[in-house]
Amino acid sequence: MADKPRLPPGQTLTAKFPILDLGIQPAITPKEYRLTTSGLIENPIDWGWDDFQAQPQINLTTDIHCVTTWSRYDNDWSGISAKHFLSIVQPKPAAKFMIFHSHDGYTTNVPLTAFDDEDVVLAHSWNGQPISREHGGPVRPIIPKLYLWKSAKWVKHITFLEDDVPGYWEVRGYHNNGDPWKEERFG
Ligand SMILES: Nc1nc2c(c(=O)[nH]1)N[C@H]1C(S)=C(S)[C@@H](COP(=O)(O)O)O[C@H]1N2
Ligand SMILES: [Mo]
Repeated sequence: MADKPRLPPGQTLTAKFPILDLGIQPAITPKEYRLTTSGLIENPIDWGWDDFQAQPQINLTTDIHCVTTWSRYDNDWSGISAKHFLSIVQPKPAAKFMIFHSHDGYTTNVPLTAFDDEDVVLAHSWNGQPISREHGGPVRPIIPKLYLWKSAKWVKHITFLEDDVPGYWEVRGYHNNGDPWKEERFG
């Protein structure tokens, strides 16, 4: 949409980076980090930290929008592009949804079409530093076009499904899709 404003409706700009989670902040060292995949893909991966780092790296600057009404502009992320990640795991034609599983038991569902975009990254760094434990390091996806609850912290496993399965907040009243410009906050 050409007339899409930078700040989505109902949001307030902040320079801070608030921390929101279920109250468990798993401490995963890069050395113990693994990322695995399952479901409707041709090439499941089981990556350690070195495998992750050996992938082509990108830098990307994005805005982030939290459903609790704060937005933060110009976050610099480094990591693997969603496009590259998908070129490795190769979703089958039937794959329509992704579920992100995290070390704290959190899950969230994202349409494959939302993840499969140039502005999406599996990030390990924020503003030039490794993503802190509080913000979901070693690795979290960043999907700027959806509210930040869709960007799972401490991600460990990604599965590809034909049918949608609502995640932690989606079954507790958050909107299934979460587009900030449509104010898709609650179900
Ligand atoms: N693993 C995990 N990821 C999560 C959450 C969580 O509780 N656990 N909370 C989500 C919510 S509701 C928000 S608003 C953002 C907050 O990210 P931040 O703490 O880096 O600001 O993380 C999202 N990702
Ligand atoms: Mo949130």
